[in-house]
Amino acid sequence: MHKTGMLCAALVLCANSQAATIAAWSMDGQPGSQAGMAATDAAMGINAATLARGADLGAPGGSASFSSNGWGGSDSGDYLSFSISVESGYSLQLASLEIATRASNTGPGTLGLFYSLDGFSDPLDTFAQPGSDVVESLFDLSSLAVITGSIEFRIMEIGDTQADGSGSTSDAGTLRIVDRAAGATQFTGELQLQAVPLPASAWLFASALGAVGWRRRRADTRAVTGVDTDSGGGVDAGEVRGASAG
Ligand SMILES: [Ca+2]
Repeated sequence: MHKTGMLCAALVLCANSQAATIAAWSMDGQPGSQAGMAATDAAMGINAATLARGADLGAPGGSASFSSNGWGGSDSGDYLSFSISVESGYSLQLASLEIATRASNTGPGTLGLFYSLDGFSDPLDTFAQPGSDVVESLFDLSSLAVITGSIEFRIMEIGDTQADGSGSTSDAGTLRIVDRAAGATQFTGELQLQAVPLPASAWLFASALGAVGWRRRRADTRAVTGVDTDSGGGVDAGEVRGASAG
């Protein structure tokens, strides 16, 4: 997995103010039948990001894709899955999922994007998959809560009507994830370093600095109270340069 944003993290100046690639899957050179697929690009702060098929889907070949079949009926394992795990110490605000898909004529015709935070119960969005056309989708995820730990998204069929609309979805029909015209399938968003407790050595260092500051303030106080150059009833600002009282 290629890590981006290394310099940013090293400088600890990283407050990504605009959406960047969080995890991406390039299908360049893929056979289509590959098993679960780690992200080909992931941001610093992402522990793991994986694309996988549900247990009831098969893995047919399909050049430069992540392909699937077995979408007939409504089996609980009929889904494609994106899992993202955020490293401890980071939080993730997602912005979007940008993805291109293509079904064969007898593959699934209507699909939805679901997520783990509600147990995959309601689609965040839905999209039609006409037979044999590449469909590019941009899902706005900016309203999702900030994520720590892990989250999973699933693409599931809604209903059971095949892509060309002529009947029920067939197990032989395929659904493939392919690269978009503009690049790989990707999640975008912002990763933030969370405030973390300082290690003990850092506390000792901070305490030592604090003690020095306290001693310096006490020394300044003694100097100001020691010399009253104009006998004007107290020590004024500027009367600490060493002149004696007159
Ligand atoms: Ca189905």
